[in-house]
Amino acid sequence: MNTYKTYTERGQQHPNACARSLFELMERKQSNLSVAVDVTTKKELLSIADAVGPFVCVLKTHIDIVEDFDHDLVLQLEQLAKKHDFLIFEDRKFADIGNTVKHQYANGIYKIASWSHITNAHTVPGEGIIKGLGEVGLPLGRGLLLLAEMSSKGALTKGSYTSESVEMARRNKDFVFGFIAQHKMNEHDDEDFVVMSPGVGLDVKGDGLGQQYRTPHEVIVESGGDIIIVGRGIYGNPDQVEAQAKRYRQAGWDAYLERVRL
Ligand code: 6AU
Repeated sequence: MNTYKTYTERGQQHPNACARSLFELMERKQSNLSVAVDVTTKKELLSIADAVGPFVCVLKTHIDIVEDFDHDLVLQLEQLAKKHDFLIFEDRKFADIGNTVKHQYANGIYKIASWSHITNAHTVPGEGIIKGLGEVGLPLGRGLLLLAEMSSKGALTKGSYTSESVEMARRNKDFVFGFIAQHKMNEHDDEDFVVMSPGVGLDVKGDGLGQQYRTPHEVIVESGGDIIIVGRGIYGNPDQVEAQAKRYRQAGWDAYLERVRL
């Protein structure tokens, strides 16, 4: 029996507003690709975002590595998100107590909550991190992903750490709509967490610094992930950015079609 619903079906049924708009957008653009644009200048970030924009559902940033960050960068990113119809995910990996992350999310130079539709958090501090971020993000309609499993070699995110993280998500479904993880996390028929999986590459298996790559087929068909996150595989060769974005988008979408047909 086919237990995998289409993105459209999942979007129609999902209780979380952020997940609903994400699923609708994925189907509309026929893309389950998120590009991680880990570059250090405003110019490169905007130029890659514009080049990959037509092919992605989510554009992922590490805003604190941009050396010439300014407010105009955020305005331009927001314009690109509208132009190309994608969501922005600031990969901040919050990891502190609720009161501190609240400020890190809302304030400081970056004011992440004001422009990033999605962000993520480690569960190591306990559930207060979700409550703190939620005080800022929920009124703005933002969504949170918990880091349930990391892609890197030797990661401690396994066993009871992972299962406790899933329990935390279950208790906070208004704000937490999914995970950064390597496998599907749903255990019950009535729950539908979105799994975004980093560590995706078609040409190499690792980067010499602990990162481990799997193919879109392994992630989506074999492990039940929903969205592939690809960084260096796409922006690594500046002349090939658009071609690689198309290639990964096709590989991700083909894997999804195979999964829903199984
Ligand atoms: O494809 P890469 O290896 O160039 O980039 C992978 C991207 C990077 C990491 O910071 C991020 O994915 N990432 C994450 C995220 C998204 O939270 C978690 C993880 O376990 N591994 C990982 O690589 O921007």
